[in-house]
Amino acid sequence: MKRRELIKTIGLAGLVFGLKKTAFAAPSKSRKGPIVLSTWFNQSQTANVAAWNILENKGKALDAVEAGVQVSENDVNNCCVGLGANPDREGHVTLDASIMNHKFQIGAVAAMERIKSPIHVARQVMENSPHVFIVGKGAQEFAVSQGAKLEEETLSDHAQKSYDEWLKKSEYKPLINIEKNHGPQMPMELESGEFNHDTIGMIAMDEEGNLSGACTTSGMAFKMRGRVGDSPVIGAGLYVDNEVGAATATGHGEEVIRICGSFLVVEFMRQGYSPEQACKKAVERIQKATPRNPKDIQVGFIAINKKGEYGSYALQDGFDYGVTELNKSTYQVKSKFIL
Ligand code: SD4
Repeated sequence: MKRRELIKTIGLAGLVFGLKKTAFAAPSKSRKGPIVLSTWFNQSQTANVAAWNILENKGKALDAVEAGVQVSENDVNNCCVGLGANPDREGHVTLDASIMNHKFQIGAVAAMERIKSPIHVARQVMENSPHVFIVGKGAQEFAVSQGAKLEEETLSDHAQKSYDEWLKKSEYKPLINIEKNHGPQMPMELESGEFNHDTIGMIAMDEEGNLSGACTTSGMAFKMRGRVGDSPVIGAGLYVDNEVGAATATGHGEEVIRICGSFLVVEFMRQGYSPEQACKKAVERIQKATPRNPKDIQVGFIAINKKGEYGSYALQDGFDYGVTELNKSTYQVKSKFIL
């Protein structure tokens, strides 16, 4: 059996399904020790395994989340993350990423083109530059100065197909939960006018109990040139406070930025809310704050606290994530939702 099939089989054996506003028991174990979770189970199945390989060998959470999300960045069949992903409306793939460790150290890049691993560049911004956020051409030049290869600008076959379809109408019309069908194994052809949004956000606790997080994306497909979402914005797409917990977001970035989403989740946990309750309160804030019809948007948060308890909440049905922890295969958790 191939490695990916094996992971899938093991992972499916551990399915955990939640139901809308029912007695779904949110995980609430009190524990310390290695654990990793990431948005969209479809991606978690492979990404968490890479992170887990580091965590189970007593590696650092920071190294784990970087290696984990790189699995998605490196997969050209991933519609959603990395250089194989869908382009902006002018046909350029522009990538956003952020990383944060247990010491409030942060690094981010946005609107970066032709560089294979934006999360690695984000980490280099954090570790090798006097800054925390570098964008566009400057980010690309910084990446090259750090040894990255400037890749050819080409669209993957599936991205070219999606883009050609999209050009027929050129309508910016978000589809919610499209990530579910766009994991590593299943690039899906889009119908004209549809597009996907895409991200992997990963948060982890290592053997020492330290937290870190990483978030990487091509952002909203067919977005305006220069558009940046929440994923590279520390406090929006990702936040870590090692005394409290960590959170990351997926979905419509404009809405997550509006409420400083991941920071808000961590602050709710600081006030004593469980990870699930904290995520729910942040989603409720979005529901109230958005100028759009909440039914037209999707946002999901995942969070972990210092005790190793974790949870999630989404605006709408369909969001899921994958968790990997000691003595368990990567398993799916279906998020509760509001609408
Ligand atoms: C963005 N939040 O650029 C990202 C997209 C995303 O699942 O997460 N999609 O707005």
